[in-house]
Amino acid sequence: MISKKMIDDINAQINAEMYAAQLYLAMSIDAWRMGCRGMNHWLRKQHEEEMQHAYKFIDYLESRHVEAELADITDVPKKWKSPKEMFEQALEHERKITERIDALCRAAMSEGDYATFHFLQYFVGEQVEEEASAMEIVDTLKCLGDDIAALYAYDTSLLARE
Ligand code: OFO
Repeated sequence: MISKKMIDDINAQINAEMYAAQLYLAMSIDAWRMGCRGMNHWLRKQHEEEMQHAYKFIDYLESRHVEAELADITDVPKKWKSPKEMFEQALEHERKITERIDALCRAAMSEGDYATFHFLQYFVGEQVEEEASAMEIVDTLKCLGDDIAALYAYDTSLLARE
């Protein structure tokens, strides 16, 4: 039996994943405006991955015979000054999501809800990857600075994300 508190926390996480999906879609559109086709592609893929995260939480609630509750997604930023600022915000966002997943794990453990704790382990690992890939892009953009030719080559390399 899953508790009301755990259900509420998971519903809040579904909303956070949907927010993330919307944020990455907005970033993808803005990267296109900046002429960064590789980042546009990478961020669209990230948007899709965030939707998959939301689906996983919805599927988990349904597997426990609980109907997920969607909330409105509001206050998603739409414009950034530069790719570097955009990816710094993506990294900051992922760190906040990691904190949320950790808090969910603590809640599941303190309730003795081992099924939910087990389910959450996928996201514990996933957040390590999410932070690492955002950090790698931020670090690379810092290294490249204002070198337009190098930025173009790096942006093109991001088209390879599947
Ligand atoms: Fe769903 O991991 Fe990013 O936000």
